[in-house]
Amino acid sequence: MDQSIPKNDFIGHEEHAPAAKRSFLFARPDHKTGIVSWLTTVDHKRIGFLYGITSLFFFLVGGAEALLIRTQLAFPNSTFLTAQTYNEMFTMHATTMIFLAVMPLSAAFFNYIMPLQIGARDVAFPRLNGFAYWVFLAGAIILNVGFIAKSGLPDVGWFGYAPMTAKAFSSEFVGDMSTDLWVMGLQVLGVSSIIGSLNFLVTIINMRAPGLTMMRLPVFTWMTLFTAFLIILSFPAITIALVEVMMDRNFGTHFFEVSGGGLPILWQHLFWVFGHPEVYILILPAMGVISEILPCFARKPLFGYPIVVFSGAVIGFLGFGVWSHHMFTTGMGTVATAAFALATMAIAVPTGVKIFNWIGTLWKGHLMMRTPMMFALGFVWMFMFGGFSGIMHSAAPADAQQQDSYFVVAHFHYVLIGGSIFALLAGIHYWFPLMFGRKVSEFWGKLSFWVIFAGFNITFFPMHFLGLNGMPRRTFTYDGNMGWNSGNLIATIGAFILGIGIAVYFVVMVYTYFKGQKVGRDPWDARTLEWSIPNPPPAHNFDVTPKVHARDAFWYEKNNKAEVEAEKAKQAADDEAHGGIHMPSNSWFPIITAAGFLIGALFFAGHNTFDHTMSDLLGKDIHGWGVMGAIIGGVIMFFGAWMWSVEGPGGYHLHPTKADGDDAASSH
Ligand code: HEM
Ligand SMILES: [Cu+2]
Repeated sequence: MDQSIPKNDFIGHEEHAPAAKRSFLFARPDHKTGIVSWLTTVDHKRIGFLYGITSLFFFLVGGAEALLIRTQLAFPNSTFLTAQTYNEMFTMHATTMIFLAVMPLSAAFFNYIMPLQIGARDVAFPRLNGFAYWVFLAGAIILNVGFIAKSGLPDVGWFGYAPMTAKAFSSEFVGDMSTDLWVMGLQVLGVSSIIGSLNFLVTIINMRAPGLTMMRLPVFTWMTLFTAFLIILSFPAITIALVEVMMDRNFGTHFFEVSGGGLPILWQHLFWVFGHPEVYILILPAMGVISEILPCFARKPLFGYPIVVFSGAVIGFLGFGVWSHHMFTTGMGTVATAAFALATMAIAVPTGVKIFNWIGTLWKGHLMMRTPMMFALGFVWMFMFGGFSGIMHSAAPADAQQQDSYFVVAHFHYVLIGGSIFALLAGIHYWFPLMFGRKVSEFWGKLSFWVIFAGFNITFFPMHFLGLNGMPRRTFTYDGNMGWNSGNLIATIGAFILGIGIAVYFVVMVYTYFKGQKVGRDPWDARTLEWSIPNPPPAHNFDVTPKVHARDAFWYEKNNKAEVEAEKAKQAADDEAHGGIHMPSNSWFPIITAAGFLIGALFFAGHNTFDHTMSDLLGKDIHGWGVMGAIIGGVIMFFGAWMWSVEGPGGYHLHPTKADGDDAASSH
């Protein structure tokens, strides 16, 4: 390996010392394959893959919970589930779908695709990226330990309304850890989301390829940026609220306890100040995916690119000013109600603008009706439908009828499944060839689309009528002569059809991963930079730092081959003069620090339960062991963070453009 010191090397050059000096106790691992390489990975694509697999797993868990709910509601006066289990199921279903399925599946795309779209070799802080994933996994585990723990699962709804989270509403059994699990689980997930978002933010601002100005940024990357902003600005509200409810439950404070002068309504404000932007955190990435797929399969540039971008910003901004439309029926007073109604209606404007731009993109396009396109068109139709019912309940008097009825359930499933999930399923189809070098069979892909599309509409369309006929949300059963029987039965049948569609989708994906048709680079003839590299992408992404000349960067490359080739040769020589490509080493400390988080938060939530269980097992009274566990978790966390900060930058060089090819790697 060339040991000459390159000029202009990155900071941290000192670390390129001879191996002996680096045989420090915690030398960074450099495994390229095997389980250790996954546990210590800092590669944005691998981390994206981990997010993807984990979120799809929880998507199936949340789906199973949904089927239990729908089975219970299929017939009146059903006793399939108890009221308690029903409450646990709808709490876990919503919490799981929002925080463990849709958000992390979006994060999977942010991780995998965004750096490729901007021509970067990784995110700005690769170890922090790994850490965000492991902390997410810790939060997911905390939320779900109720499946095996004696206290049971959280049963307070995904919105955790006060006073249901108060101690007085918890079962007597050892202080009821289930609500604490919900509180700590969400808190830990929030840490992960904020860390991840800061990373994406810095990456997009700082690590764009030369020539990639903001107004040339692919729309998916723009939506990643807006989502990151929304997360960073909205999560602090829920963080505070969760700290307060945690203190109410564990330290006898009275933030939300009426008996002590607390205000349950305060919880709703704090929750929805987070909760409303959260629904845009769920939909903006979907809008980004759709804005990539439609132009590609309509063979046209995106219609009104700047407007699509700016309307995303407007949606994000307005999203912060409408939280109280979730509270119209709490009696806020006329001025507040009128103001929030108007602000909510205003959101329909930028949302509608986006839809017009998508239709403008399709207009007179040469449409290729491949599977990703089918899912994308399904998105446009159903998202629009969900938007309409949203506008309906933005009118406060109408909402007084619809609030807490199945009409709202229909609305948010049209935007969340018809919107977010359809777009993410479209994205998986679209980027699958890039990630794995294989393509899904069009027949099976389209079949799963139609089954999912039909199942979804059969399930949720009747819910509009159930709601308008007065069927309340969150009810575990109903009487047979309310007129809700057939609507519920149809919805349940639809849910199983939807489940079958999802099952087909998954089987097809797994089959394709192992046996699908192999495809070459750029199978869709796409526009954006991620398609300019081989599939699956190499660890260093780009052999040569790409240079961007136009908005649809890769289309430009394809149309100006000679010029771009010459530039690439020059750039390759330039990269080489700077010592080749520098890549970061793996690290153990993200996962160790996250393990500290898991242990600490789990023991904190369950310290009473733990002490009681141990007392039972040992036959004598034990106190303080649970708290001790929480402290040990904290110590592991600080140990991990400290070692992380001193382990050094590590790293290795690659010379992919030299004659000896991709293997010319050397680590320092
Ligand atoms: C034109 C755009 C939209 C408008 C005007 C709108 C309006 C509303 C209003 C007024 C409510 C409160 C209804 C009630 O509880 O009585 C609501 C509830 C809800 N919306 Fe939307 N919405 C829009 C788009 C979205 C999107 C894009 C999502 C998610 C991706 C979403 C998800 C939800 C959810 C989850 C709830 C129920 C929350 C709960 O009570 O648990 N909405 N929407
Ligand atoms: Cu809202």
